[in-house]
Amino acid sequence: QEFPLSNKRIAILGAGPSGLAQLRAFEAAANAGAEIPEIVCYEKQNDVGGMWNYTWRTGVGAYGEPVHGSMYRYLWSNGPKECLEFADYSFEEHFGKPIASYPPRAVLRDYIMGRVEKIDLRRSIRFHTEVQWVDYSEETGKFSVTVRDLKADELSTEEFDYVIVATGHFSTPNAPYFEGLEQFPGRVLHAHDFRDACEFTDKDLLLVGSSYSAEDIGTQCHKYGAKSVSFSYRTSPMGYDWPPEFREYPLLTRVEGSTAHFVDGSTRDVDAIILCTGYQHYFPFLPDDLTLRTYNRLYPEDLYKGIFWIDNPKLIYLGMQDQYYTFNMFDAQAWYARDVILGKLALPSRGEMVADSRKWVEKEEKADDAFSHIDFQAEYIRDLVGPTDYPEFDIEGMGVLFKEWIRDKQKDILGYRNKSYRSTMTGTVAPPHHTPWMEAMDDSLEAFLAGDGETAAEVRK
Ligand code: FAD
Ligand code: NA0
Repeated sequence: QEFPLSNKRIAILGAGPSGLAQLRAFEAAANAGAEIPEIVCYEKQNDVGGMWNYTWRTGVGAYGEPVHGSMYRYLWSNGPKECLEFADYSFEEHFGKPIASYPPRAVLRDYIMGRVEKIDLRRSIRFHTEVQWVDYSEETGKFSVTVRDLKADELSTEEFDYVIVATGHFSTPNAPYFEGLEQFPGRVLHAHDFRDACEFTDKDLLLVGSSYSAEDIGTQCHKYGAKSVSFSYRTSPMGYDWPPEFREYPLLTRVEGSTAHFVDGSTRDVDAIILCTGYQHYFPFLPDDLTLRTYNRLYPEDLYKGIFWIDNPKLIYLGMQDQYYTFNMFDAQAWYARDVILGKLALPSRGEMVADSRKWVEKEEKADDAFSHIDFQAEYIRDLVGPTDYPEFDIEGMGVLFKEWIRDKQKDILGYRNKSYRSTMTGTVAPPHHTPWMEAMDDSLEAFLAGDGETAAEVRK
């Protein structure tokens, strides 16, 4: 490590949960008396929060930039909040009281922002600034980062010693083609552009895909009055004990008029088709030799510790894994990256990094069901947290909660969000929510936090 660190500069690309975790990690080191480098965080939206900001926009944004948001109205956490709690900032600390286990989007956004507001991390963030290109010079050993101030419509370039890519990977649709889609008389959209289930009230829907987006958009459309929900799977059905309005079909082969044809010869007439076919890791601002190429998996290749680009470890990727654990995993990654940059932890030789990453990839490939995937991600986080001063937290205990969550979903796919779990941070068992999820139509923070007999309007005051 060359010193002084105060002459070093770090660029963080993105101010979602991962980018914020990195800012928070450096802030914690500075508070403990460490000298830290200069940090600039570029964020193309006007606020922090990343995916957790709801936008009504689809396609391009106010300045012609691709819209990042894939979240929709009435989205409630699909996992227990007890599994994504920050180790240095509990839900109870933020809300001043215990809250139910499955909060809606606005509540989680408030929690993510709360940790940031407390310590004013915004001063390092340049909002409405889109990263357009990153280059590395072997000669100077520095990155040049070219950004566009979207409001001013101005390009500028600055040099950095490290670049931390925290731009997320659930934003650029993977949208396969099916014969006949161009003639389909109803709406065809990707989950990325889905915003409001009420649009599909009284409609027969087809959702292609069998993962979280299909499951959640399908159940939500049912909740808001869709007539029927059909799913089409490529590899295997979700297999829940679905109510009669739901049905799972094998892969869609073609669409003729409004009739969907499936590979087993069955057909179904539908009014709208939503492609819940996942997302691409997409980094249009990176040259070939710095670009991570991967599908949505628990251990992307070519990354040491799941974060350092092995061919040039001054380039760091956060949050690029498929995710059971989220916010606290991003923290674990950010704390580790910080300690390498601060010279507290050393990176081994290139050969050792390749071998270590290979070992994890092979381990992931052997894990073949949800429980072993959870155990794998817990072990990965444990490996990261060990050598840093990120507060100790019960990673394995959260794994137990994740397994309980999976069993609860199997038992009742429309009712699992009514369950309560014990926080591994505070030991508190979450109170049950005042309204069962299927009847909770108002997803505002105020409605969620309202106590017995209280209305959302009273909480707003
Ligand atoms: P993001 O949150 O995607 O943030 C990336 C940031 O980078 C954004 O602010 C974006 O504007 C910015 N950015 C991108 N490109 C550029 C650029 N070129 N220049 C400047 N800035 C840029 N997780 C859970 O834990 N629980 C859930 O219930 C849950 N629900 C989800 C529902 C949906 C529909 C989706 C899509 C994801 C969900 N997730 C959930 C996962 C979610 O992605 C993570 O919780 C988290 O937001 C990932 O954080 P991130 O910072 O890595 O990425
Ligand atoms: P996601 O469901 O959007 O979740 C992202 C799915 O797409 C898989 O089922 C895959 O099938 C299918 N697929 C891909 N290509 C296909 C093709 N050509 N034909 C047919 N099917 C195809 O994406 P993935 O990657 O999980 O699944 C892709 C993230 O968004 C998740 O991490 C989740 O946490 C988050 N999310 C959360 C919520 C809530 O919290 C809601 C939605 C999404 P196969 O064959 O590969 O299995 C409420």
